[in-house]
Amino acid sequence: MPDPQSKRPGGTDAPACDFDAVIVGAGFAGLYSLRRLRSMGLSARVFEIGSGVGGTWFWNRYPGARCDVESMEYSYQFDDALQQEWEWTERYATQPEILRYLNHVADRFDLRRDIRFDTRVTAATFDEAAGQWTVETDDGARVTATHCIMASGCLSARNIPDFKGIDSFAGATYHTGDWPEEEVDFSGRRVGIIGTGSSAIQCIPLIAEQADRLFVFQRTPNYSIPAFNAPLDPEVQKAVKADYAGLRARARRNRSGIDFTVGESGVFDVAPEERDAVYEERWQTCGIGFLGAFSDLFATAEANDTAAEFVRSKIRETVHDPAVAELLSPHYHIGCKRTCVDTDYYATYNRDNVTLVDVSETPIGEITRSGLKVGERDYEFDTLIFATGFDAMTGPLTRIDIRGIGGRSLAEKWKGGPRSLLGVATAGFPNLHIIAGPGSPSVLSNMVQSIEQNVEWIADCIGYMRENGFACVEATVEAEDAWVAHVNEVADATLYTKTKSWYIGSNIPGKAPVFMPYIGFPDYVRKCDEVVAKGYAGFAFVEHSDAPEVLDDSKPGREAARTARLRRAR
Ligand code: NA7
Repeated sequence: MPDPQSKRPGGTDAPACDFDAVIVGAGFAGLYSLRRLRSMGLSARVFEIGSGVGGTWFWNRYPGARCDVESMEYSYQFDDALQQEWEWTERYATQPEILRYLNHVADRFDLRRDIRFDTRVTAATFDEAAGQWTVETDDGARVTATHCIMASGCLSARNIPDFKGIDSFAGATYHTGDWPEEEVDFSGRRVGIIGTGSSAIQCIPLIAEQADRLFVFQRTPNYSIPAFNAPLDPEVQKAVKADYAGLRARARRNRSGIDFTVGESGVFDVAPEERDAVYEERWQTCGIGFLGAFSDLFATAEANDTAAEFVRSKIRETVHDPAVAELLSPHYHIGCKRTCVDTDYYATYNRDNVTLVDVSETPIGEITRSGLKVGERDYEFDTLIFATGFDAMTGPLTRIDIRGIGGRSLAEKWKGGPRSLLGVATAGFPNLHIIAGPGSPSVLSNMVQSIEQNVEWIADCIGYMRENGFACVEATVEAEDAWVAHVNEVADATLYTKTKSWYIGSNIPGKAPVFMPYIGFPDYVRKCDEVVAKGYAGFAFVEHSDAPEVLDDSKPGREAARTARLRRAR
């Protein structure tokens, strides 16, 4: 329940509230937000649905779950002692190792005392009169805070398609993003898995080794690059740590925020044999860095198809049955749906106990008591796994009843697609700060790097408000419109928008087809810095003394009155 401290930024006569900030989520974003705000002397309360810290890495415990960004990079950089002391054991860290790391961070910075676990935020309502948020949780509690920080993740709202008969299956069911803590033993079992995205591609080889039979129901095949995962060489780790700042700086200069070089040549600047040699070298060594082979892979279909064909040739080489190899071969633009990184994925289809079922033409008709039906054919199994992904980026935000000025709901505002300024703010929702939101690089970059940048930007903005006696900050509609147009313009110049993917919401029936992430980490950081340099251009601030007046939404001129009270900082 509300803590006794009652703080207002900058000192004011505005009504006191329970915390300076409520933070939703205790994953990478929530933990660092808490740490950062605390270091500024602010009070914060974190609400987390899980019983522990970790966010994505708390929930996605399926067999084989690991990060597809190398472990030395997929870690915080805000504290050099932390990055020096933590020892990663593998090239790509497993889910348990990342979870251990985040638990270490929580303990090291004594974060748990401000986190309420097992608590879901159900609603957040902005009180215009008080200039504060009221946050409600599923245990019936309500707390107030000046700032509401959404650290709720990009891939945390699970998607289970509304299959006919979904509740009739008699066996055990799992979603990869809500995997139980205890080990699931598939020995002697017949298993059905729906989906062939990253999660499925990671768990299928391991489940196939254990289960009696495995049926994989595939709607769209995926491109996957071999991880060549291995124990991390202590000498490599030592060398990285000797110049960690150098690695981080190089990564920040890349579009993905990851330290891999992007080839300077265009695909057709080199002869076909040389091109294949480049692809082969990247295939053997780079993981998703394969996509950086040439400068124009995302620019034209012709260039892109050379990389796509290279991967298809690898699938044909690996998979013995040509019909299965063809079914596994994607034909969309490579990289425009999330490219996977795997261990033995394609080779798994050479096993006698694995059956690939194509559901692209004839979709899954119905879940039955003993399995599922595709067309006239029944598939029977004991365990059903949904590897069906997430309502990405917007889902974690719109599934909470967030209401801003005039009681307007965020879900309503974003019905036609998300609208934000820099991904961190959305007009009409003062003091609502979004980390890795739509309109920011987030899922197209090293998430940890993007999260840290967003957390620091938001914390600096809050610091700026305190220094200047501002009670509220809000994106202006004009600046938001311009940002949304810019995000689309950048995306439209690539092949991303020509491919159906969760980046564009096409995995969720009825979701507006809007490309959500911002392409280009360095450009994004530059834009964020420019906004600050221009006195938070595009943001409007309200001074404390302006805040308490109650506005009647029904009165004509209400909007004008409000706008008049919003002052540009400079
Ligand atoms: P993804 O990548 O969204 O994969 C979900 C999979 O589920 C994908 O193959 C979907 O096919 C499939 N799917 C979804 N709905 C259906 C229905 N109705 N019928 C059949 N198949 C369906 O989620 P993941 O959890 O694998 O990965 C998420 C991210 O986590 C990943 O990108 C990394 O960033 C880490 P579709 O492709 O939509 O045809």
